[in-house]
Amino acid sequence: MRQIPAIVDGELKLFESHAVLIYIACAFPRVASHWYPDDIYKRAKIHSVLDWHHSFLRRGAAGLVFNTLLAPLNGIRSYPQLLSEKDRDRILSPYVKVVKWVEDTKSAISPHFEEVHGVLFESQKRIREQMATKSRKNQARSKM
Ligand SMILES: N[C@@H](CCC(=O)N[C@@H](CS)C(=O)NCC(=O)O)C(=O)O
Repeated sequence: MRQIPAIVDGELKLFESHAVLIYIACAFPRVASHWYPDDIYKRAKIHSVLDWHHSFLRRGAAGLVFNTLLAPLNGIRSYPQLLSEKDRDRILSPYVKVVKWVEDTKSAISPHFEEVHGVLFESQKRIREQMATKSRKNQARSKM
């Protein structure tokens, strides 16, 4: 499929993030049972949130990642409006539950969040710098 995430475990090749998560939770006894409990009601809730993720959360996130990262890195025309960390915090701060969810997720999977996102954060930093340079050049040109 040429997409991530995908895993290979023995003879099994698997793609689709939710299928991968459920497989890992079931196949590896060291994964704590609260990640995918046997209780059928709890599983139903987990499936519900996973489906919500595809239908809602991903839709917004995919556009953001494309416009602010993938398009600029691949020379595709886009309209990146990268927020500064300060603006991001200001916009998110009223949404206390969202902020807590982000922090809880980071801490639950620490140090892997930083490890996995390191490349993205580096690229964003470079794109921000390029945009700032471009903007300074445009301002200088408009004063001529
Ligand atoms: N429904 C898939 C979506 C996978 C997906 O869109 N992956 C993106 C990265 S988040 C990708 O690999 N894009 C590269 C491409 O499509 O070529 C899942 O949940 O795993």
